[in-house]
Amino acid sequence: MADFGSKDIARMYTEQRAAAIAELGRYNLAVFGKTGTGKSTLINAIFGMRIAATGNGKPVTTGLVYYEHPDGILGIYDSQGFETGEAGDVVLERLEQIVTESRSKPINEQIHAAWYTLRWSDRRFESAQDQFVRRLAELGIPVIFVLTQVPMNAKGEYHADALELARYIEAQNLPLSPANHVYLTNALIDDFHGTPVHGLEQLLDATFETAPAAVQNALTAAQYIDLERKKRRAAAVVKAAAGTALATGATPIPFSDAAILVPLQIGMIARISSLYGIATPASQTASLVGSLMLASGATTAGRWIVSSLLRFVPGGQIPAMAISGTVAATLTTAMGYAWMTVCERILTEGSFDEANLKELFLREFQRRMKFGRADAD
Ligand SMILES: Nc1nc2c(ncn2[C@@H]2O[C@H](COP(=O)(O)OP(=O)(O)O)[C@@H](O)[C@H]2O)c(=O)[nH]1
Ligand SMILES: [Mg+2]
Repeated sequence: MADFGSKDIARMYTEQRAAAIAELGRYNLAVFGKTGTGKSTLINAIFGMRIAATGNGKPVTTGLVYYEHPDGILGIYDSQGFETGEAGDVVLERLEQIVTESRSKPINEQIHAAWYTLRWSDRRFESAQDQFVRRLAELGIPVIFVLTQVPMNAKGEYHADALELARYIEAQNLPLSPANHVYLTNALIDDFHGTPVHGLEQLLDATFETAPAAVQNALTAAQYIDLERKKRRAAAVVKAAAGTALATGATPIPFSDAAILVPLQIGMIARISSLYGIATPASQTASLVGSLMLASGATTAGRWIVSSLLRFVPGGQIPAMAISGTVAATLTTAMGYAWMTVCERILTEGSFDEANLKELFLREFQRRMKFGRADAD
């Protein structure tokens, strides 16, 4: 029988997490527009401060810097405000080279979309900018047009001039993605005018719409404003793991061998963590996972499970000596959802309190086992 200690689990988690992150691949976004349109602010608002604020971008060409997420799941080409005139032509030529070269490279190294930003208060859209957008689209990059720093009143109405500018741009019939639509955003709360943050979800949804399926999980993990999307993808991971557990347990597993589910469950937990984009050092999370798996009885499926859980398991009486497929699946599902709760807590609180997280996990895990619908809300 396989019997795991906390250290074994921590080590397995660390390995599985690295594999899960590699599996995510990388989403690459290019962001264009004049200096001061709010490119960095927009990137930080959607992807968190870890990207553009780090200041360790690699210059790719004049005016174009490449930033990489510490886990490698996101790359950002940040333009330094050149896009019109001669300087713009030079950058477009270089970009064309990059794009052409990247076509023969793996999908993780291609540019998946561009945001073209214009500050509404510039109040005009110049023909050089129009040309830049068209040439960008000709390179085969989906271009999403973003009007930035757009004021909104208490009734949720956009500034009329911003709306007019957006309609004017849409009337130019630019080759925009995912549709001929200009996205209106404000990425920072503006206390003076009372403008809330707005439009970021819509911009992110549009970005997802243009993203190849192979890099959607990377984009899901890298963004921080759509928790529901993380949740849905994580739920799919749990469902797959529960399916495997069900099959494993179809031949009833003697209790003493329930630990054969542990690698599967750790793989599931690692994938969930990677989708949530948890920034906590892997070693810290690994030690938490180790102690949780032990505390929840998953490693031995021993007395604790028998006494605490089996009587709540759907289907009633379980043969005393075997874990059925149903129990294996329920156990795995409860564990997956409990871990999702932990990931959400880490993200929303931005801190990592091991004792609190452990308590949260065990509470959620037990509650889900008791309700008999381990994936219920
Ligand atoms: N109110 C408001 N200010 C913004 C917004 N985006 C950027 N800013 C401000 O505009 C200035 C330029 O922003 P930055 O992101 O550095 O622009 P970049 O040069 O395009 O990267 C900064 O002072 C930001 O605080 C926004 O959405 N709303
Ligand atoms: Mg900037």
